[in-house]
Amino acid sequence: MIEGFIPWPKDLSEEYVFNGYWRNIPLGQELDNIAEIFPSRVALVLNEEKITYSQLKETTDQLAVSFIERGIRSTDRVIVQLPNILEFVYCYFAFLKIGVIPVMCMPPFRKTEIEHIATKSMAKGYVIPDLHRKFNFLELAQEISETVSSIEKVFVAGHDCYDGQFLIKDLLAKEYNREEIEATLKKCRPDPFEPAVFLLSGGTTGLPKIIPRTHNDYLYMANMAGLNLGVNKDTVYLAIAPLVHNMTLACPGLMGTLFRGGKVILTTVTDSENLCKVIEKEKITHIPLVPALILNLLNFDKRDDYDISSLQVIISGGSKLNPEVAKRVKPEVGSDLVQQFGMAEGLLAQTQIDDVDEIKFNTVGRPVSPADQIKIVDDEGNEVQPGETGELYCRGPYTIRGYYAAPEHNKNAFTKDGFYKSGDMFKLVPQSGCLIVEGRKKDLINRGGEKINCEEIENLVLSHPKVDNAALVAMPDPVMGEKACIYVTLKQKEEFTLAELNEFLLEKRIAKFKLPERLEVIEQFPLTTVGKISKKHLRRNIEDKVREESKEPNKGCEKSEVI
Ligand code: OOB
Repeated sequence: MIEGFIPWPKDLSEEYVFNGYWRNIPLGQELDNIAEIFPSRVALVLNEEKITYSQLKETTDQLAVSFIERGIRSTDRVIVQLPNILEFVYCYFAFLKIGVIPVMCMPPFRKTEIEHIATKSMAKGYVIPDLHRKFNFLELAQEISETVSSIEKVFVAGHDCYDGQFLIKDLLAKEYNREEIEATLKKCRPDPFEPAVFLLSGGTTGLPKIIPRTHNDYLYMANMAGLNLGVNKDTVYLAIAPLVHNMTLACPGLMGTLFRGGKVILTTVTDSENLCKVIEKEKITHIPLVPALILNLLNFDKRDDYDISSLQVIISGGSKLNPEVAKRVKPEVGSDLVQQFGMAEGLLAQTQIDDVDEIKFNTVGRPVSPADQIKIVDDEGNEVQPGETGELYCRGPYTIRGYYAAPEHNKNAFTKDGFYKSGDMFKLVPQSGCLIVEGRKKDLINRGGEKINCEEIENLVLSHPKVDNAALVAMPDPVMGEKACIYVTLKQKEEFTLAELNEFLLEKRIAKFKLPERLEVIEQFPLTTVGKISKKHLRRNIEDKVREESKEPNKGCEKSEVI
């Protein structure tokens, strides 16, 4: 086992294998299995490019060997920071085939986040686009290779690269002998009990934590998610949110669709017009959307100009869906709605297509595996009465037993008997066993599914010379659900603006979506009985303000953008 990874207890692992949950198949091997069954079916589409399963198998085999030739070996970690392009899928499966662990980084991450994650994961490689959304990743990678000593190789998806970096298209241009490839890959077959992928947590404290997902557990979860949603060879799944995110990668996502013989359409556009265009063109059947995008689609006035009748299921997840919005999906869009609650750490709950409306509109359904164990507990960790609200604890065949190389943090994040303390508040409906999201205990902001870690931003704000103390809280937003509002006290009475603060924060080179969208300068922080800043009071304060302002014309009507 790689150092820093906490496996499941041995007896449980054996039980999961015995019960058929863990099939002992590496993720890359599963792709090859499907390619053997459906060689000529289309697996991937990006704009006008169509890739069949056999092409995907061959491309990923070849790339895997190319990576080995460049010194990337089993158990090495490689940062993958690509948008939804074909090279993402090629690199992802190529790494999986040789036991190299891709570390999934969001495209908006900048120097601060990448430096931290590369250092923590001791990454040897870094995969980037050359240019994406006008940002020069070549330069970023150059800097990262200078500051993080473990990074030896940079691989670039695109046409340009700096000296010393490798273009993926060049890696794919070399001709290999089929037998040689097979022989090399056979020697590198990964152990399915080992971590296959490193995901990142939205985090509760500080910078993101690393989540090791094994071949066995990730394959199981992706398949269960696909099975529950009726994914099959006729499914056309739109990968619209970043593929580096667990939801688009495996719930059922890219993997849950490919492993059941379906077709995955890649896109990076999220506006409703383009969404409708691609649904019509590709006859999309399944589409995952965060609630903010569902609302945009429902309110899109030109929807009837497009034929989107192919759409069978909209899968909502990432943040809470308002039941009033949920009710509108079927009558207005014509497709079924499935709600899902997921987390990179593991547990996935989903409603089912044939659930009654009451369950579909108000709950996130039930965990996808019969072996998932969940508890709803009070502040002391004792189970609450059925139907009462409490924090969700979970463990099971695809929920991690510990963050990677984080022993101190793990002590607080898990119970002694291996339950993960989710930090999410839930109510369990006793009759149906369905879960209702009631809120959150952990200190983060959920901006339309994108997670902002409060402590991380507060620490940066505190380094501003004018700021004395700072607290970041969620403010309600009609589209995004939540946005970040920063409360500060100043060292001196002077002018301080949001623009000034954000300029300072951007100099710290963090992802843009984390920037506060409102600044409140106050004289004094409200305190709890133990003298800590009372975020409860601040949240109530900003909620009241936003409510009052929304009554005034011309206030609170800015357009929200999903970044
Ligand atoms: C998904 O994964 P993460 O790791 O980005 O974020 C997990 C957190 C949860 O702990 C919860 O706070 C929130 O996101 N969340 C929801 C939710 N789904 C996730 N909060 C309310 N309602 C929901 N339906 O976000 C994720 C991973 C896989 C599938 C779907 C979402």
